[in-house]
Amino acid sequence: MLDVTRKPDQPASSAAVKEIRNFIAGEYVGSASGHFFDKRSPVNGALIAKVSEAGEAEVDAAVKAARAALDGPWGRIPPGERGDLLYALANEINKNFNRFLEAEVADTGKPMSLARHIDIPRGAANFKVFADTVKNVSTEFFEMATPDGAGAINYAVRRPVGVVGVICPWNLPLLLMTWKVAPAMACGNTVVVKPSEETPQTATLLGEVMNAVGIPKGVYNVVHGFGPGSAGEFLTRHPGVNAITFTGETRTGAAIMKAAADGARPVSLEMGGKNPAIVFADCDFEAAIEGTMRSCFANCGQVCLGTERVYVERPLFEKFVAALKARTEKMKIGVPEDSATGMGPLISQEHREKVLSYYRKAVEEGATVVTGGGVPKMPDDLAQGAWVEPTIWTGLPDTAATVTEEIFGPCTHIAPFDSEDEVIARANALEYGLAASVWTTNLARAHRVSARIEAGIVWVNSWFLRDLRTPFGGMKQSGIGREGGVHSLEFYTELKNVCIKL
Ligand code: NAD
Ligand code: 6OD
Repeated sequence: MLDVTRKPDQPASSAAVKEIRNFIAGEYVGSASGHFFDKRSPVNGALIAKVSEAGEAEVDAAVKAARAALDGPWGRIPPGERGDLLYALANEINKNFNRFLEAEVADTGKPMSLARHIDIPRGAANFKVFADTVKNVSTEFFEMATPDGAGAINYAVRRPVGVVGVICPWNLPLLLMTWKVAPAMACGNTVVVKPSEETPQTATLLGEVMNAVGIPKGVYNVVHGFGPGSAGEFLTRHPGVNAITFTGETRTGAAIMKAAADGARPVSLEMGGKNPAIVFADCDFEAAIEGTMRSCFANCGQVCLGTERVYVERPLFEKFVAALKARTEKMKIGVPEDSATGMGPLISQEHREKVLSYYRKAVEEGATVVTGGGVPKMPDDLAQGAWVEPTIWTGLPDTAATVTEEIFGPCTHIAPFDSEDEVIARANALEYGLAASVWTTNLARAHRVSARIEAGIVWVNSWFLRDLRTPFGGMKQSGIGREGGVHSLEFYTELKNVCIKL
C-alpha cells in the first residue's frame, strides 16, 4: 500500500474562490457575456476560481490592444531598453515568488517543492535568457560588386513578426507560457496569451507584474477560455494575429495549423511525445534508476518530455524492473504542501478518466502490472482529487496502444532488448519524436545511439537538463520549428535584407 497519510497540521490545498478575469490593454476585464467557468482543485475537487470566459469581443479587443501597442510605444522602445524591461520582469516575478508559487500549485496540485525549484524560477529565467539573446545577436553583411564598379552593400535586419497568439497547456503553465512570451517580447512583438482553461492563474498574475514594471499597455494580454468555439479558436482564427505559437497535443496543433492556413500565418508547434529511455547494461545503475524515476513520475507523469517507454538491455532487465518497482512503491503520494510528497494528483477528473482508461486497456492488452494500475486510497477530504497510482507494466508488444499512444500520466512500460540496432529501430518506430534518454557509460555508444534516435532532444545519462540557448522542439508529429536561444528568432522575427547601391 502506498503511503498517502498527511500530518494533521498539513492542510489539503484549498483557497477562497477567486474571480479570474481577462487582462486586456493593461486592465482586468470580465467578458461582455458575463459567462464564467469553474476551476476546481486537482487535490480535493473544491471550487477555487470562477474564470471569466472571453468571447469574440474580448479576443478582438485583446488583438487590437496588442496591435496598438506594437504600432505605438512598444514599437518605439529601443531594443536595449526592451531588454532592461525584461530583466525587470524577471526580478518582479522573483519578488512575487510566493504568489506565483501558490497560484501555480493551487491550479495544478503539483508538489510545492517541484514548482519552487522548476516552474517559478524558470518562469523568471526565460525573460533574462531571451533579453540576453536578443542583445547579443548580430546579423549578416555582404559587400558586392556592381557593373559600374561602385559596388553595393547588403545587410540584414530583424523586425518583429507582429501580434503573436500564444496558446498554452496546463502541465507547466508559467514555465511554458513565458518560454513563448519572453522571446516574443524580446524580439519586439506583442502577445495575446490563451492559457489552458485548467491553469488560468499565473498568466493572469503576470499581467500585474507587467504593469508594475511599466510594460506599455497592450503588449501582454490574456484571454481565458477553451479551444473550439471559445477563446482558443477565436484567437487562432483572428486575422489580426500574425503568428501563432502553440504547446499542447498533436491533434490540437494540427487544428491550429489549419486555422493558421487562413492568411498563411506561420506556426511554431510543440506537441505530444511517447518518449523512450534506453538503458544499456553498462549504465551507472543508480543514476539510471534515479533518472528514470524522475522522467516517469515527475509532475505526476504530465511532462511532454517524460518517459512512457523504457527499453532495458536483457542482462539488466529483471534487476532494473525490481529496483524501479521498489523505488516507485516508496514514493509518497500526497498534498503539495507536504515536503515529503513525491507525486501529486493529475490535473483534473477528466484527465484522470483518460489515464485510468489506459490502465484498464493495458490489462486488456495483456500487460503484467508490476506496480500500481489503480487509484490510491486517500483520506476522505482528498477523495474528490484526481489521484492515480504510479504504474509500471511489462510484457506488452511494441504495437500495443499502451506502448504507442501518449497517455500523459505517471505510467511506463518496460521491455527488454538484445542489440543496439534493434532498440534504435524500436525507439524510432512511432510517429512521435520529441525526446529520448540513453543510459550508458560507453562514450562511443552514447554518440552512436544519440545520433540515430529520431527526437528533438536526446539526453545521455540525464533527463530534463535544459540549457535555454539550445534548440528545442520535436521531430515528426511532435513538433514544427525550433525555439530556444537564437533559434527563437527564426519564428519571432522577420528577416529583411537591405541592399544599398553605393
Ligand atoms: P491541449 O492540446 O488539449 O490544449 C492546449 C491548449 O490548446 C489549451 O489552452 C487549449 O484550450 C487550447 N486548444 C484546444 N483546442 C484548441 C483549438 N481548436 N484551437 C485553439 N486552441 C485550442 O493540450 P493539454 O492537454 O493542455 O496539454 C497536454 C499536451 O501537451 C500533451 O500532449 C503534451 O505532450 C503536450 N505538451 C507538449 C510540450 C512540448 O514542448 N512539445 C510541452 C508541454 C505539453
Ligand atoms: O524546458 C522547456 O523549455 C520546455 N519547453 C519544456 C517542456 C516540457 C513539457 O512538458
